[in-house]
Amino acid sequence: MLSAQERAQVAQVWDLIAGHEASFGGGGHGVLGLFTVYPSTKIYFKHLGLCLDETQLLTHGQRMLEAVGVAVQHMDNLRAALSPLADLHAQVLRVDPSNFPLLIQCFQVVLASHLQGEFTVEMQAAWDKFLTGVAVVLTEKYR
Ligand code: ZNH
Repeated sequence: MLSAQERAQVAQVWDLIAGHEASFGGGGHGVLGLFTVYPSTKIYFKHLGLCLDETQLLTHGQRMLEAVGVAVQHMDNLRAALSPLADLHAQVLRVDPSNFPLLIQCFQVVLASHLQGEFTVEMQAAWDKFLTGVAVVLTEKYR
């Protein structure tokens, strides 16, 4: 559970992202970082072709970022808000849950490199907790 202060910090950072998604690579740079640092994660994207082109990456990143935006708007009710997405990851995509912390880490690197000093240690801690909560919801339907 996030404290009121942590929620405010998550929302504050989202305000800096919202409307500027493109400059964050639409989230694609987070995925690119994931593939670079943890190449084994590419296996889940095989159906998109042998070498993912940049457009596909950006589209995927954009969708993920939108989902994060939805999660920010529904911090009190993550489970209901992300339920269809949880079904998709658990039943269709079957992404191993151990991949989520890796993506969370790459996403935070993107945030830190774009926001620099604006992304404080407290904000990072709040985002880490928030994204971990999102990952818990997205992976809890696995059987
Ligand atoms: Zn995921 C998809 C979100 C993680 C893999 N995703 C997806 C989508 C979204 C997401 C929104 C779209 C859907 C539709 O279309 O309907 N994810 C997300 C989030 C997260 C994630 C928010 C965290 C936080 N994923 C993940 C991981 C992985 C993945 C970790 C691995 C590595 N996804 C994926 C895939 C897909 C997705 C493979 C599909 C793609 C295509 O096909 O296009």
